[in-house]
Amino acid sequence: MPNAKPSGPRSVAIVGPYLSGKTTLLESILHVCGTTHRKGRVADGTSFGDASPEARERKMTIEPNVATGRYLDSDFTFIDCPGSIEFQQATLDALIGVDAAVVVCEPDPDRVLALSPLLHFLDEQKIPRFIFVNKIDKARGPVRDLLKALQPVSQRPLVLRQVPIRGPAQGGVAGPVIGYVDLASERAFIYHDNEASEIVPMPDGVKGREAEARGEMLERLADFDDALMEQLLADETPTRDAVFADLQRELRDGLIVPVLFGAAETDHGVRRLLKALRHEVPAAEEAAMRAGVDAADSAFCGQVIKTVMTPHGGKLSLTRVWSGRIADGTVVNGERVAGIYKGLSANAPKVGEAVAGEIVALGRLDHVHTGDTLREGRGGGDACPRAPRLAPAYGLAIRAARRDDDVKLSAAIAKLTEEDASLFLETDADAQQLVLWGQGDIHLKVALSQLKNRLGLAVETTPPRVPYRETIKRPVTQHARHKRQSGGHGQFGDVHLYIAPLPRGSGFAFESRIVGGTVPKQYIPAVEEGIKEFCQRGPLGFPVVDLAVALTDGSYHAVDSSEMAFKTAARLGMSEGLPKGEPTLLEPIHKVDIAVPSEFTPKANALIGGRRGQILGFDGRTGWPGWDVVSAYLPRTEMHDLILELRSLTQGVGHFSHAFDHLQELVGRHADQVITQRRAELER
Ligand SMILES: Nc1nc2c(ncn2[C@@H]2O[C@H](COP(=O)(O)OP(=O)(O)OP(=O)(O)O)[C@@H](O)[C@H]2O)c(=O)[nH]1
Ligand SMILES: [Mg+2]
Repeated sequence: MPNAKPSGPRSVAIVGPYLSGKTTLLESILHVCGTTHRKGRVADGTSFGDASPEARERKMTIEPNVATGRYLDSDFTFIDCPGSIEFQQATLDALIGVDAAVVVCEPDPDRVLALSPLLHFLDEQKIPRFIFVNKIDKARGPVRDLLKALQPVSQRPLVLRQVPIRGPAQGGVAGPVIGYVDLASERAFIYHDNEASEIVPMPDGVKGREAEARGEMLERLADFDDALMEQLLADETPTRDAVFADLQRELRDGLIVPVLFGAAETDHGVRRLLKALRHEVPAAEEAAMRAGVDAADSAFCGQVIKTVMTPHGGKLSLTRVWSGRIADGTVVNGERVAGIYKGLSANAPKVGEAVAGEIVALGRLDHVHTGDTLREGRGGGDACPRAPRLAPAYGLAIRAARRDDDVKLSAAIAKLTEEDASLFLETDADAQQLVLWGQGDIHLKVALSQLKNRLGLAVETTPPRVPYRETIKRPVTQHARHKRQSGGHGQFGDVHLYIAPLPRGSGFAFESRIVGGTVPKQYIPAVEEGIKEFCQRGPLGFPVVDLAVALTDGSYHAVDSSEMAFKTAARLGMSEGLPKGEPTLLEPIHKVDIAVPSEFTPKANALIGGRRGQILGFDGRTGWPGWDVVSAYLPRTEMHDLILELRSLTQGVGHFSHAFDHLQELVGRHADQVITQRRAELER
C-alpha cells in the first residue's frame, strides 16, 4: 500500500497567533472524537481547556491544555498551546515533544506576519506542520489572496488542499463559505453546524477554480516527485493513492506545508483536518529520530515538556514518550513515578502505562525539570535537544503587600519559575530590590495573580529602579579635619584631598601622595575606606564613579589619631568637596538590537527616536529572510516598557536583545526629575 497510514499513538500541538481559535479547535476536536460529550465555548468559560481561574478570567490560554482523542482508529494527544507571545515559552517547550503541529490562523492577509516566529521555530526544529485557516465564516476576501500573503512568511511551499464553496453573493460582496472541495479526493462537501459535512455533487460554479487549484497542488507535489512530474507533463492523471502518498511523504520530509480551512466554532472542516492528521502526521519514530532517540530501542526514553505544580503541592511532569514504554511505579532518573495521567487537568484519566508517541503526565518526579531527558533507573546519558529559554523582556520590582510575607516571597516565586522557565526572579543588590522578569505585563500579572490565588500572597509592584550613577565635572581640593575632645581619648584625623573626574568607564582610583609621614602609613587604608564608603551615595543620592581621589597631605596626633578618626575625616572631606565639583548625573545606556520584519523597520526607527535613542544602523537579520535588525543606543530608563510598545507596533512579533554599554551624562529636565525623585525616596 503506497499510502498506509502510520500506526501507534501520535501527538499534535495546536499553535498559532493569539486568539486565532486554538482552544476552540481543541474543543471541536474533542467533541468530534467523542472525548467530551458537551461542547463548551471559550467565551462562556465552559471550554475543556483554559480551566484555571487566571485563564478563565482573561479568556486566553496561559498554559498548554492537554487531552487525548481517538479519531476512527487513530489515537492522538493534542496540546493546545498559548498563542500570546508572552506565554511562548510553554509553546516552544511543548513543540519539542510532538509529531506535528497545526498552526491555526485567521483568514486575514494583513495579520499573517504574526505567524512568522512560530514558522521559523518549526523550521529550525524540523517539525512537520499544517496550517489551519480558522474562522473561515469571517473570511472576506478570496482564500487564494490569503495564501499569497502567507507564502512569503513560510520558507516551505504551501499546498492548498481545499477550495471554498460559497453561498450567494450579498450586496456585491462574495458569499459566505458554506463548504469546500477537497482537492486530493476531488469531492465536494457542504458544512453542517456541529455535524459531519455532507457530500454533494461538485457545484458547477467551482469546477473551474477546482481544476486550477488542483493543478497547482499537483505541481507543487511534483517539484519533489519526478515520476509525478513526468505524468503531469504527459497530461496523465495521477492515481488518488499516488497523490495521498506524496502528501504524506512530503509533509514527513518537511518539503511542504498543507493548508486547510474551516471554522472551529461550528466544527466546519474539523473532520477534514482530523482525516489529514490521521493519514499524514508521521509515525512517532520520526519525531524520536529528530530528538536523537532510537525509537526501535525497547528501553524507555522520554522528555519532560512541561512541569506543573498541583494545588496539593505535588508535581506533574508532562512527558513525551520517545521510545519504549513506562509503567506506573517505574524508577526514572532515580525517582519512582507515582501516577501516570492522560493530561494535566484535575480529572485527567489515570493509566497504568504509556507508550512511544504518547504525551502523559508523570507524578512526583521532584528532581526533574522541563526539558530533561528521562531514562529508566538512574537516568543520565545523552540529552535530547530542548527549546531555547527566552530572554527576559519585561521586569517589575516586587514587594509583599504585607511586610511579614516578604520572607515567603522568594520560595513562592520559585514554584512559579519551576513551571515557567521564562519567568525569573532577580535579586538586584545594587537597587536593593527583587525584580520579577518575564515576557510582558500580562505574563507578570498572571504570575502575580497565581501567587495570590494559589498561595494567598499579595504583591505590590513598581517599575524597577534604574542604576543611575553620578560623578563630578571639575577637580576640587579639599581640606578636612575631624577633631573631638570629650574626656579621656580624643579623636583626630586631618586630610588634604585632591578629587578629580576621570574619563567615562574608569571607575574609581585612590592614590596616596603622602611623603615624610604626615599621615602615618597605618591610617592610609582607613582614608581610602572612608572615601569609598562615601562614594556609595554621592551628593545627588547615587553611587559616585569615574573619580580619582588623592590623599595629598595631612597631619596626625600622637595620642588621639586612629583609623576611625581618619576614616571620618576622609568622609567629611568628600562630603564637603564633591558638591563643589559640579556633580552630574550619569545614566546607563544600553546597546539594543531590535529585530522586526522589514516593513516595520521605519516604525522601529521612530520608536528609538521617540525614546532618546541613537540609531547605529540596521542590517538584514541572519537566517531570517525579510527581517531587519536595527541597532541603537538607548537609555536604560526608556527600556522598561519598550517591549510593550514594540509589540503593539509590529503585530506582536518584534523583539530585542540588549546589553549595558556605557554611562552617559544626563542633564536638564530628565536629570532634575531623577534627582528630585531620589531625594524624595531618601527622605521617606
Ligand atoms: N467566527 C468565529 N469565531 C471563532 C471561531 N473559532 C474561535 N472563534 C472565536 O475566537 C475567539 C478566540 O478563540 P480561542 O479558541 O480562545 O482562541 P485561542 O487561539 O485559543 O486564543 P489564545 O489561546 O489566547 O491565543 C473566541 O471568541 C472564539 O469564540 C470560528 O471558527 N469562527
Ligand atoms: Mg487558547
